[in-house]
Amino acid sequence: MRVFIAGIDGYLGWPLAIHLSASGHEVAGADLLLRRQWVAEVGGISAQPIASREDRLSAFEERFGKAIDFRVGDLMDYDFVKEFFKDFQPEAVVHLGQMPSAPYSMIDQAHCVGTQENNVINNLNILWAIKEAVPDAHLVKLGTMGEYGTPNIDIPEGFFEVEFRGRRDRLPFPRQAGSWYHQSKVHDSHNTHFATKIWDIRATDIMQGVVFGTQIEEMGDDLRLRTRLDFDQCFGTAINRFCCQAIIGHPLTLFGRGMQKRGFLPLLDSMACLRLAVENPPGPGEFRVFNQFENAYSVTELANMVKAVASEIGLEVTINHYDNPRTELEEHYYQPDRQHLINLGYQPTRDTRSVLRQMMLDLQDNRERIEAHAHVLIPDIRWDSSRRRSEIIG
Ligand code: USQ
Repeated sequence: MRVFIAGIDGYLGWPLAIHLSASGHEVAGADLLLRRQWVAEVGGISAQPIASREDRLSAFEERFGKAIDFRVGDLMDYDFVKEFFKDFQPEAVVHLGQMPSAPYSMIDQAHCVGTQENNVINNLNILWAIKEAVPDAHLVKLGTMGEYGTPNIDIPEGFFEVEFRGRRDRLPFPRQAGSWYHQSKVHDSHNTHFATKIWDIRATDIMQGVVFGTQIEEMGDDLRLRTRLDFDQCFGTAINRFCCQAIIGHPLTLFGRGMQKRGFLPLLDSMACLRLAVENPPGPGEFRVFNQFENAYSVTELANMVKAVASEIGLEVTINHYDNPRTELEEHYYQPDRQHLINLGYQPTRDTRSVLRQMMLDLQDNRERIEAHAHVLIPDIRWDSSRRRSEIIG
């Protein structure tokens, strides 16, 4: 299939280009390289060195024997998106090209508005470009499990049956996002759903959990094919941060009581799930929602797992509680469904501990890079806007 990846230079976009190409698909993509700028803006750096766009493209061609059409361009520029779709004629469009950080969206008014403007408008551009250039293409839109928040009931996959005053209906499950970033994804879900109704577009909205991992097998030994791995307070996600902290002997930073539960997913499983969604498109006008995660853990369970795996490779790890910079429930019910991808054939590829082990072995080579940027580990972006560094509370 011809698959277009919006956000092809990112943490997920680059490995997806490799994974889909290795599975026989033809890939093209666009990226404005903004993720590289955003991470630099907050003082971060990828723990694994990443190659320039040009070196990535050479390495890709050497490995797969074909060039990849990776254009630097802005998804906010409608003509750029539409012309690219007209040229490439994608059968599927995977939209990963958005600002992905909750803390970054909470910095101030400009970051909040910038996040929503970028994410909501670029998704609208992609919907319009599909309608006008490739109306039969399937949009695989990356959303987030965080759209649902943490309700005190089970979380279905997008829709649920409700009975109210004696009448029944199948309705979108309530979204109660916990950051301006997560809210932007809620708006995208609503806009995408509406577009499927009025234009008969095919769409899959992926409610993805927190991803962790340094590489996928298809990258082989060529370091130029590696993806980024961030550990700063904005772009580093929980497990990736914990692994980097373990490598340099920094205490693992549990926010608050550490009983927050989330769905987590290794990078290689995220790739496998996105491929399954691409290879099994819905019908015209169908709006599917997939909850995409492997396991739900509390942050404390994760920290303990990282500590146990780290000790197997000779690293001593301590765990500290920091006052929570976020406004979120620190202890709550969490029971999301995840049947749709299993129905399509998804099977978890590796157990969490073996992925953690591989991550720490990969990251050991980059200890000095992490140490040199250790100041980005302690958060000072707070949801209540008083900017002060979190302190150890236990
Ligand atoms: N947390 C800690 N310590 C840390 C970092 C995080 O205790 O050092 C806690 C947070 O308080 C939160 C949980 O871990 O309760 C998850 O935080 P995170 O930073 O790993 O994930 P989040 O901000 O929710 O966002 C990430 C990605 C985002 C994606 C989302 C999926 O950045 O793009 O949409 O995971 S989900 O969390 O399911 O909404």
